[in-house]
Amino acid sequence: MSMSVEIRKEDGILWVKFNRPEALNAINEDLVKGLRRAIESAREDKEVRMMVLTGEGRAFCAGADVKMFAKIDAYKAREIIEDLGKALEDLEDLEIPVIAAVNGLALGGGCEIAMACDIILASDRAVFGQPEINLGIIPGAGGTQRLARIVGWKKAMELCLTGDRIDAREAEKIGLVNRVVQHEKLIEEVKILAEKLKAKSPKALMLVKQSVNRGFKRSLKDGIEYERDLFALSFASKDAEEGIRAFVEKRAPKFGTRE
Ligand code: CO8
Repeated sequence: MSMSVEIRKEDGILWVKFNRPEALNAINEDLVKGLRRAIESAREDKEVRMMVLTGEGRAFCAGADVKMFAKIDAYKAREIIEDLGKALEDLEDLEIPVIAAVNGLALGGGCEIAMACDIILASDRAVFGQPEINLGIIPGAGGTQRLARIVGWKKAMELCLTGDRIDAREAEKIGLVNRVVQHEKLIEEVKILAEKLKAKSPKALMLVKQSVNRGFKRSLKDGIEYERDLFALSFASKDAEEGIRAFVEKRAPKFGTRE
């Protein structure tokens, strides 16, 4: 059991809440363990159609637990970061959509966790940044990598070199978040998105994720060839048969469940 992460299933959504508000949900080993457990549940429980990460209190996650950092050496730090890094790769590879509902501060590792999610919805109180430089270290869970792919080379360079924090509007402007919503409406917006995604074909959602993510990791040529293969795979599915027939018959499609 992880004390730092609360996991709850409701209406096909797996709500995963970082729950160390007294430390602004800073990442310790227990929190990484909780995140891994949540990913495992989402993988195994086929009733789950979407996963949402959010935080209790005024932070989404303020990054690594710096008080823990003060007690460990580079070997242990490497071990923890590897554990977190692998969890974030697993998060990206999940077959269901993963939404970051960023309710407040998302700094360092917190920003890195959000970036590994498929869609980032941010409260207008959210704040993002990679402040590692101020501790004399560098980001280690995607801050110099995913960030550059998301917002571009120079913007990522600036954020990592200065450690400056940016607000939700600025994050939206540079493409780091998909959408900013009123703080009080964040969860409601997540639920609206969930309903929209639940009406789609789970298989097609999975293939979209695989195809988009592949393109970011490989060359354009390789990505396009891969997309073609996945397109054919989607075309051969029962959901495609239903989706196309429903269009012709002028009715809403009824797609299958996760297998
Ligand atoms: N770690 C541990 N405790 C924290 C952290 C943190 N990252 N952030 C805040 N807290 C604690 C504070 O110590 C304080 O508790 P206490 O009063 O008991 O000391 C409580 O949370 C509230 O914080 P503040 O009083 O500081 O609140 P403010 O509103 O004044 O300031 C800030 C908020 C600006 C967010 C400030 O707390 C801050 O700068 N925090 C540190 C942020 C930071 O540097 N994060 C990056 C860490 S490095 C990193 O994330 C590398 C990622 C590597 C992957 C992770 C592997 C484990």
